[in-house]
Amino acid sequence: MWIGVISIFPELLASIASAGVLGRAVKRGDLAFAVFNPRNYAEDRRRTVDDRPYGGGPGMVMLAEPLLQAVAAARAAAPSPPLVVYLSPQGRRLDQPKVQSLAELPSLVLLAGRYEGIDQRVIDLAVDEELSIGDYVLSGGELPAMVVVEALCRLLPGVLNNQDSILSESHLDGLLEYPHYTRPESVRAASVPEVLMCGDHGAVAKWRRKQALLRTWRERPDLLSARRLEDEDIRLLRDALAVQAQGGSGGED
Ligand code: 9D3
Repeated sequence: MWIGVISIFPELLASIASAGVLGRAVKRGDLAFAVFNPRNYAEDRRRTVDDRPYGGGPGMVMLAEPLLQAVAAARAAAPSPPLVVYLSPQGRRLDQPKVQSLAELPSLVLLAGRYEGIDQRVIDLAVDEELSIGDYVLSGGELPAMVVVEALCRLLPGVLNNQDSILSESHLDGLLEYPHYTRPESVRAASVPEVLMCGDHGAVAKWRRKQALLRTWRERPDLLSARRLEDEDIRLLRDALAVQAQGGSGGED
């Protein structure tokens, strides 16, 4: 996959792109990553990329022309016609299904803005869609762009050496993860749940499912409302909640 990012802070993106899973994907050629700096397309000697908003108001707005030229440069560099996504608080919220559909594209351009935003004409002329990463206020689109890149990257063929972890992510589809434990058996007098030590794989699977259901019920009830539970899941959750009502942690089995 080819991803071009448009940003006036290329160093910020380069540092993220060179580390971890992402860095490895780029090194191995599973992901091609290029940054286009609108400042390089500014027309004046000061290389200005922003100006005051027409109609007044606080802050600055990114100039249309340097952004349009940066998008054109990214389009020209892409191996196939890219989807152009503007990271913006006005966008639809990113979720895993959206990440999956983006990961299937051969080419993608991510436009990261700064200041109050960008000239609307850039959106009208050069942007296919707007995406937000959530309802909180950041100072620009660079971190959101890299959130998209990192989420995509994990789904690219060959990127995760452990394709199992992708499978088990969809395996508990729509539920939070069960708790994990590793050695030692006792940490500051806190022990590992008995069932994980007994070697009974059926019992372990049932306990984990129950934990995932209970956690989701407690922390993310919205996820449960959005799906239909199997009869067995309903039984497990009822069980866990009954134990909880009797004063247990819900972890008993
Ligand atoms: C006048 C109100 N503004 C400032 C408080 C609006 C505003 C402009 C620019 C708010 C944030 C930003 C910069 N944010 C992004 O570019 C951004 C973003 C975000 O802030 N949150 C979640 N997802 C995204 S994607 C891009």
